[in-house]
Amino acid sequence: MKLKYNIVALSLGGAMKIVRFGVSIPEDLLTKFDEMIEEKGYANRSEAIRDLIRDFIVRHEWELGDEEVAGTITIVYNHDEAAVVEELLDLQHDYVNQIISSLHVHMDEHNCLEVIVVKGKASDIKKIAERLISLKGVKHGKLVMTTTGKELV
Ligand code: NI
Repeated sequence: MKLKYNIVALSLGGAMKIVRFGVSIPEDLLTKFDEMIEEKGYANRSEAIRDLIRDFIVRHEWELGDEEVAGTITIVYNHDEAAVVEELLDLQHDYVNQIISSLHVHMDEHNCLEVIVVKGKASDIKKIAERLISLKGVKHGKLVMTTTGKELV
């Protein structure tokens, strides 16, 4: 069974024009969606759907490759291995235009956690992340792909 409902958008502030649109969706799917967004703490469907659309746009920015994106690369490594420390530094110095900032935390006697903030062409950022994460001695690494925010409302 399909159900149609209107999305009631809330004011997002400023002079932004808000529109409503109807969505046709299987009832079961909507039930699941409602349960999920309640669990996540969304105030209403509209806010959850806006977030989904924004995420869709951000993912597209990354897929295009040439768009300017922002993100963070988080890595965990053992600093006792001198080679990995040196390689991590060399690599980061190779990309001074894309690496905006980094945060280093000494987790324990051996392990270091580093969060590297990056901004630039999506294809470049992906390459930097792959090179850092694949270094021998990096135990774990993740690229969080987000946005500069310019294309989002
Ligand atoms: Ni450390």
